[in-house]
Amino acid sequence: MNKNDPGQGKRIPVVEKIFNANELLALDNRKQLDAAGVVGINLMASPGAGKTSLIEHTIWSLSNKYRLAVVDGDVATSIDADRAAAAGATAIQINTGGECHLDAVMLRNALEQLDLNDIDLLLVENVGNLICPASFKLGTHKSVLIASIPEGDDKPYKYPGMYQDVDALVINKTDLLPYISFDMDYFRRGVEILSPNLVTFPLSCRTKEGIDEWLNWLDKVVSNR
Ligand SMILES: Nc1nc2c(ncn2[C@@H]2O[C@H](COP(=O)(O)OP(=O)(O)OP(=O)(O)O)[C@@H](O)[C@H]2O)c(=O)[nH]1
Ligand SMILES: [Mg+2]
Repeated sequence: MNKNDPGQGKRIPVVEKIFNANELLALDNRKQLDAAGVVGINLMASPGAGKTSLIEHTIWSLSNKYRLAVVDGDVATSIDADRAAAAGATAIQINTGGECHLDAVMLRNALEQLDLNDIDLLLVENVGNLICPASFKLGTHKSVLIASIPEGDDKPYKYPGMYQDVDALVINKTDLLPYISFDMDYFRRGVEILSPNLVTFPLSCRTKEGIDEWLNWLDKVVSNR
C-alpha cells in the first residue's frame, strides 16, 4: 500500500464495478425495449447544441407515423420535457440533481413510468455534456451526437470520447456558418480519425435545411426494427 495515498490500489476496481453494474442494467433496459418493439435513441451533445430543438422537429414530422415518447435528462427543471410534450409526445423529465449524465438506472426509472407497448420510438435527451454521457450506456439501440457550429470546429479533437462509438452525427446550426469561423473540412477530418465513415447530417433546426435527411435515417432505423 502507498502510505501517502492509502487505498490507491482499490480505486479502479470500484469504478469498474460501477460501470459493470450500469452495463448489466443497460442490457436489461434493452431487453425491455426489444420485448415491446420500441426503438431507443440516445441523443447526446453539449449544452445548447440543439437536442430539444431536433426532438421537437422529429415529433412534428414523425408523430403521424410513429408513437413517440421522450425522456429528458437535465440537472434541473422540466423545461425540455414541457417542450417535448407541447410538441405532441409523451414526455418524462429526469432531474439528475447534479449528475452530468443519464445512466441506466435513471432510464429504468423512466421506463417504469411509460407504457412501452404504446410506443414505437423513444428519444432520450441526455444531459448537455461532452464528456460523461459517453461512459454510461443506457440500453438504447442507437447513439446520436449533435454537434453545433458555434461550439467550434476543434471539438472532435478535444472531446474524442464523445465522437467515438456513436451511430450518427448531426451537425446543427448550419445557418450560422456565414457568421462564425468554422472550418468544416478540419472538423470532418477530426471526426474521420475517430469514427471513419460515420454518417453525418449537417442541418439547421432554424431553417429546416437538411432536416429531411435526418428524418429519413431515423425513419429507416424505426421501420427496420
Ligand atoms: N441559429 C440556430 N439556433 C438554433 C438552432 N437549433 C437550436 N437553436 C437555438 O439554440 C438554443 C438551444 O437549443 P436547444 O434545443 O434548447 O438546445 P439543447 O441542446 O436542448 O440545450 P440543453 O438541453 O440546455 O443542453 C435555442 O435558443 C435554440 O433556439 C439552429 O439550427 N440554428
Ligand atoms: Mg434540451
